[in-house]
Amino acid sequence: MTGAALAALLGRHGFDVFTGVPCSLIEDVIAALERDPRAPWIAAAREDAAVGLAGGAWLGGRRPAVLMQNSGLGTSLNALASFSLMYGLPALLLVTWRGLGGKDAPEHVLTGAITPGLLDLLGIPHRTLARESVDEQLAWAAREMAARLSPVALLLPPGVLETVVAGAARPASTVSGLRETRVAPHARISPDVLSPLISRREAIAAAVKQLGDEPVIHANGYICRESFSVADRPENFYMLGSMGLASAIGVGLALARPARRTVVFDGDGNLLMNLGIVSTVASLRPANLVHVVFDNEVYGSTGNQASPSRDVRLDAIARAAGYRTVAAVTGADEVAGAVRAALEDAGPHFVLVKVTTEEADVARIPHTPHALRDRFRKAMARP
Ligand SMILES: Cc1ncc(C[n+]2csc(CCOP(=O)(O)OP(=O)(O)O)c2C)c(N)n1
Repeated sequence: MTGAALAALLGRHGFDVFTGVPCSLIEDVIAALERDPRAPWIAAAREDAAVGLAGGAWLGGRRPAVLMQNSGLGTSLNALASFSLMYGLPALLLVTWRGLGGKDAPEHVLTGAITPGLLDLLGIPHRTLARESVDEQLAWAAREMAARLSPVALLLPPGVLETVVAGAARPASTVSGLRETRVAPHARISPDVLSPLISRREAIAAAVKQLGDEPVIHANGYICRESFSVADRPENFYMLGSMGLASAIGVGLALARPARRTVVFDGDGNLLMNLGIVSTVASLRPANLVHVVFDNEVYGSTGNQASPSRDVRLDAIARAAGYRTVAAVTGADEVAGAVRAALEDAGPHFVLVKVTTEEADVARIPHTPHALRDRFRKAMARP
C-alpha cells in the first residue's frame, strides 16, 4: 500500500482532520494529506499540541487523526492522560513503530521496545497494522473510538507502506475557507512598559462581559476557577489538567468551526509551555481565533513562582510570529475594548493582559470531565 492510498482510506473511514509531527515512515501519507484541499495536514509543533488540537476539532464535530512517531508518544503522555483520556475524546493515533525488534537507530530502541506497553499502561486500545488488513484495522479503530469515546491507536511498523521515492512537488497548503490572506500584523495598543492595574479575576470579568455565545477554552489552574466564579456557561471548556494545551485545543476548535469565534483564556506559564503554538497559529491564520493571555508574570496557581514573562514580552513574540493583530493592555476598559475589537474583526488576534498576582478565593470546578465535554460539545453543535 502507498502512503497516498492510506491517506485516501483514512478519508473513506470518515477522518477529516489530520495533524501531528512527521516521521519518515509516513512521509508519503503526509504528502498526500498536504495536497488534500478538503482536510489538509495541520503541522503541529509538538505531538502533545497535536493531541490538543485533535481534541478541539472533535469537540467541534470532526473526526480527527493524529499522526506521530512513537517517540512522540512520550511527548504526548500528559496530553493523552489528562486530556484525551480524562475527558473521553475520540481520536485515531496513527503511531509509527520505530525500533521494533531492536533493529533501528539507537535513539529508537528503548522506545520501540516499550511502545505497546506505553499504550497498555494508558489503557489505549491498539492494534498493529499489517499490509493486508489496513482497511479492517481502520474500520476497527473508527468503531472503537465511537463506542468508547476515547483515543485508539494503530501502530505502523516499517514495511507496511511502500516508499515512493519520486518526491512530488508539494503545493503550498491551503486550508480553504479557514484562512485570511496574509496581512502585516499590527499592534492595537502596545506601550513599552506595562504595569498591571487589575487582578486576573477582574480582567477575566471585563473580557467575559464582551462575550455572546462564543466558546472559551480555559488554561488550567486559577484561570478556570476564577472564570467559573465570574460566569459558568456551557460554552466554557475548563482544562483541568494538560497544562499548555488550551491554545492548541482552541486552534483545533477554531479550524473545525470556522463560522464561529473561538476564544482562548491562556496564562503566561501555559503559553510558554507550548510556545510552538504561536507559529502554528501564525501559519494557519485562523481568522476566528481570539487568544487572550492573562499574564501575571508568575506561575500563580502553584504559589507565584516567577515566570520568564517577567522579562520577555509575549505580545512581541506573537507579533513576530505573525498574529494578525496584537494588543497589550492593563486596565479593565482596555481589556474590554481589545476583546470587543477582536470579536468584531478578522484575526487571529492576540491580547496580552498584564494582571497583578492577586488570587481570588474561588472554588474548584464542580463539573466532572465528561459533563464538561458533553455540555460543551452540545453547545458547539448549535448553529
Ligand atoms: C505538566 C504540568 N506541570 C505543572 C503543573 C502544575 N501547574 C498547574 S497550574 C500551573 C501554573 C500555570 O501558570 P500560568 O499559566 O501562568 O497561570 P496562573 O496560574 O499564573 O494564572 C502549574 C505550574 C501542571 N498542571 N502540569
